[in-house]
Amino acid sequence: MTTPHNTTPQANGTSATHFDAVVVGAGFGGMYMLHKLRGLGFTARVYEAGGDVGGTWYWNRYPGARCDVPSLQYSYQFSEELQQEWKWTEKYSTQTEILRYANHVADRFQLRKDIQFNTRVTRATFDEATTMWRVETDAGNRVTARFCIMASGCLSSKNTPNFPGLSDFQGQWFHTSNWPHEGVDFTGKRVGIIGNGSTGIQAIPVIARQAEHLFVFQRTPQYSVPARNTPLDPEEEARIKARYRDFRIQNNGKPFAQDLNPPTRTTFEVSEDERRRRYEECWEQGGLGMMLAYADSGTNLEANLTVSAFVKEKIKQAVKDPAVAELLLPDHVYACKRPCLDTDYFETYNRPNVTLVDIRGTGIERITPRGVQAKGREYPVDCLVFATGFDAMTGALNNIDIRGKGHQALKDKWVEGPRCYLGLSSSGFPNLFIITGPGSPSVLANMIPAIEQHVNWVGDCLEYMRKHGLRAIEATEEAEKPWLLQVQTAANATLWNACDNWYQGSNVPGKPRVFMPYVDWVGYVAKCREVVNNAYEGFSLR
Ligand code: FAD
Ligand code: N01
Repeated sequence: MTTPHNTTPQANGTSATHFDAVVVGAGFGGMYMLHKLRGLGFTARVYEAGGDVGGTWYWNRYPGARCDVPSLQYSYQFSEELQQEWKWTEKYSTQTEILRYANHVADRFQLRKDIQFNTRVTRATFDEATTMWRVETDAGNRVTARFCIMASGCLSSKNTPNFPGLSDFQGQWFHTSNWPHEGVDFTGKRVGIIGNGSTGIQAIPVIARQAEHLFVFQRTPQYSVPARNTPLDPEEEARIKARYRDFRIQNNGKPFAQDLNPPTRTTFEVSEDERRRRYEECWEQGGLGMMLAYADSGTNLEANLTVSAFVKEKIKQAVKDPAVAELLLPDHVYACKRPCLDTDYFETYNRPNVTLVDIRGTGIERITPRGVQAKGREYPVDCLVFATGFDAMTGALNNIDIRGKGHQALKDKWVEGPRCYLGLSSSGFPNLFIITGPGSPSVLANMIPAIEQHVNWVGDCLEYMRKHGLRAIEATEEAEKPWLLQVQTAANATLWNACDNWYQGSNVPGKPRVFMPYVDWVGYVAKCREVVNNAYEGFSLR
């Protein structure tokens, strides 16, 4: 059931200067955190840099933007009424529909009255004498709070490469994660797009249908599997809604917090014919299932090669010009970079108005006033699209001057990579929580359930502290160090760190290479429970 949005009043101009908690960000993380805090009777203020709720879905309005986790799973489960009443229209929702949903949630739970929009948190300082956080914003707010909760997003700090000549470009340029709200009309325009990760792969087919000509500047070819998006099947919806709560509970115990069944057999246990049938089945189903075709698809290089060979064959079949197809063939491990889902991505290269420009090894040389120079040639464009991704997981946090005990800066502590216990808390920074922080499954899980798991954990923790008269909680260094090792060891047992990817920061020049997300969602949830059952083992409470 949808309602018109933007109806709840927002929290501008209130005079309160002290809260139990300040929350940074009003994406799905910050919104649910606020709802949880209120439900527990805590006062809270949310600051959001954007003009409204939705986070990722507020900012990423590029053509073709949609989720790649089925909508019935990529949504909140904390309210049975909400999940029963909300009606998704497609299997994988568009950005506009997800944003409408975020607005509906904000209205339904009257969230906006505690959110101040268009306000960026610039500094958060822990005052040891009072055990309080002092939080400052670019709008001039100066407030104190016992708890500071960072729901600032894993993919909210954009990566815009410093291409020489960009300031002289005479056309218009856009980053996909800061897309104009009024949209962009590419009709009759020559467009260049840089980047073919999940974003580029969604945007390229749509822009190609509108632009006069599209040049795709590709540094690394990517694997992609058809999404096979469809209108939401009413029978499937009814089936799931008839047992929605149980469906969610089951999924919370499955890999990536999704309705994906863990495979039991390994690649070479079956005949080549059977393996082929299995891959065809995954391809026909579409979605993210290909990476779970066999139990060892993501851990054994030989096994992985059979998946990548299959996908490459599909690419060759889809692309008519063999020379273009050749350029589109990836040479890294399948699903080492975040797997992509597409609608007609490879087929788009059969269009006469699309040119693939291979910049492997050489990169973009410069942006000229009228185009892009690569491999010694200038490609004339009227508009440029940067689908160049994010300073993931740490970017938004490092953009804030966060000072813990002894005035230590979080970004100094993290100079060689993020150091957190469970991705929730960093030693030396009492009462600071991070929602889906580095060291938690976060981006390697269906993120809304991952957010809910963190918010529930933080909510329970705050309640526990209140009940026991505790003023401060902080991860201990003794717990943080082995957890960091555990995160690296778990990643090393997979092929996720077998190529350059943003999980380990290699997309941002100068960023330390440390694998940031924790690869085992199911094990992680159990570990968080165990920590609580053992009276917050690994944390010091006082
Ligand atoms: P965000 O949605 O990023 O919200 C964080 C908010 O914090 C932002 O609005 C930002 O403006 C604000 N903020 C940051 N710093 C400050 C500051 N200093 N002061 C004030 N405000 C600040 N995940 C999936 O599981 N499935 C998907 O299909 C999927 N699709 C995606 C598609 C795209 C295009 C992108 C970019 C990401 C996708 N993700 C997906 C990941 C997505 O980021 C998460 O699913 C989820 O929306 C994150 O919510 P969040 O609240 O944690 O962070
Ligand atoms: O970013 P990316 P994204 N010169 O970092 C290229 C989520 N998401 O926005 O591979 C030239 O993946 C870069 O090239 P290379 C999802 O978690 C989900 O696409 O580094 N090229 C690459 O091609 C995803 O993983 C959906 O060689 C440069 C591209 O830019 C995450 O967000 C949709 C360059 C960046 O790819 C990020 O995806 C969208 C340079 N200097 C996003 N710098 C769903 O469907 C970068 N590139 C769920």
